[in-house]
Amino acid sequence: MIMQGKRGLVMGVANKFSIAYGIASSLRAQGADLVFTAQSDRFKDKIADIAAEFGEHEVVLCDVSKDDEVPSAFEKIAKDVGTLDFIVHSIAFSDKNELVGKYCNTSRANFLNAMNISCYSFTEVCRHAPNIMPNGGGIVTMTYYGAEKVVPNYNVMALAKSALETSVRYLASDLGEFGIRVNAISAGPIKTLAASGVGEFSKILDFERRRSPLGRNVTQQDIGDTCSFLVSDLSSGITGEIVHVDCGCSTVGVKF
Ligand code: 1JT
Repeated sequence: MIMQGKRGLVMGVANKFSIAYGIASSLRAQGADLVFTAQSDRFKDKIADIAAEFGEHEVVLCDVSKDDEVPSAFEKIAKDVGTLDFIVHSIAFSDKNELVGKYCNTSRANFLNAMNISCYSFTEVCRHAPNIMPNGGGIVTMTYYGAEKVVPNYNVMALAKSALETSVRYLASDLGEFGIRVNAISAGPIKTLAASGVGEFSKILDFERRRSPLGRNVTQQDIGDTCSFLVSDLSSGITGEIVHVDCGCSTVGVKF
């Protein structure tokens, strides 16, 4: 129970297949108390059901693409439940039509929207975090290998994730003085609703499974447990880091 007595916010649960759902499950199993955000009223009931299943009730509206919704969500949380010890950011967006074919066809509108929601929102979360985390703690976001090396079709998301990974280092530097650590998990491909419908996603899952030292794909639990470690006191000396939770894929050069 490494999270006993800790309270934190999980942003990005959409359904039971969400990476954020796996993270919430692990955090709860480790004893954490949780608060959730919902993007809009459309998702609120669904997320409230999921929160209730974890024995929680607080769900706060927060559309990260809108000005001021992050600080106002934090104010509401501070008022309703108090301060936080950790924040998990598991939010990304791109028009799916642009996650297929050539990167060079990316539209300006989707480029900016993907960067805004997938990258800038994390900067905004971190800027306001010291207000609601007066005792320090951990913040974690999610990234993917396509930020480092070319993965066909990942396209504009790769640029957003590269910028996100660089922002993790700068934000870790900014928030160190508040005792807040900032890290990212680079997750291997995992079947979620966001990923399904992405061109040839099952081919990517297959390829990764065959290439991985562990001979399998990652699970939501693999990612959740690493996230619990990264927001717990067990990782007290780790900040600005990108931790690969990919069954070893990113360490393999050639495989026969
Ligand atoms: C988004 C989507 C962000 C899918 C994502 C993502 N980060 C990882 N994935 C899974 C994925 C997607 C592609 C891929 C490999 C993994 C869906 C839209 C919202 C943002 O290509 C090789 C395309």
